[in-house]
Amino acid sequence: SSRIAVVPGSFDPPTLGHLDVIRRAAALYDELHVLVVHNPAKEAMLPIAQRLSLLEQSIADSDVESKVVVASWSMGLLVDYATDVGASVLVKGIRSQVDVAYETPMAIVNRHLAHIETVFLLPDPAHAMVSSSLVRQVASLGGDVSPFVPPAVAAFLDTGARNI
Ligand code: COD
Repeated sequence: SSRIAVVPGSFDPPTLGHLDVIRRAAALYDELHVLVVHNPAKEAMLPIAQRLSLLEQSIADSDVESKVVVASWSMGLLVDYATDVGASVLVKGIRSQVDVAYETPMAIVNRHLAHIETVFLLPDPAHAMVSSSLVRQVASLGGDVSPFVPPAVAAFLDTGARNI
C-alpha cells in the first residue's frame, strides 16, 4: 500500500525552508499532501488562494511535482484531512528547540485524536534560519527576499504584493 503523508503549514509565504522539507519528505513517501492551513495564532499577509498558487508554482519548478498534491484546509481538525486522504503521518520541519516545544504537544494530541504520527525532519542548515515571518518583515520594509524564497515567490513579492 502506498505511504501517504501530509505536510501542513501556514506557507505565508512559502520559503526555501518549506521547499527543503517538502523535498526531503518526498524522498520518504509515495504521495505528499502539502496543506495550507489557517493558523489563527498568526496575522496573515497573503490570502489562502494566493499561498496555494505560489506553492503550486514553486513545486512545479522542482523535481517532486509528480508526488505532490497542494490543497488547503479550514473545515476543522488537521487530522480529519489526513484521515480523509488515507495519510497516517504528518511531516513537520524542526529548526530549533522552539519548534520542538511548539510541535510536541500538537503531535501528541494528534496521535490521541486519530492515531496519526508526526515525523520531524531536520532541514539543510543553509535554510534553517529562514521563516515566513522573517520574509514578511523583509518584504514589508522593501528588502530583497530572493535569497530566502522560491523564484515564483520572489517575483510575486517584488510586484504583486505591493497591491495587497
Ligand atoms: N526549515 C525547516 N522547517 C521549516 C522551516 C525551515 N526554514 N520553515 C518552516 N518550517 C516548518 C515548520 O517548522 C512547520 O513544520 C512547517 O514548516 C510550516 O511552517 P509555517 O510557519 O508555514 O506553519 P505554522 O508553524 O504556522 O503551522 C501551522 C499549522 C496549521 C500546520 C499548525 O499550527 C498545526 O499543525 N495546527 C494544527 C491544527 C489542529 O488540527 N489543531 C488541533 C490539534 S493540535
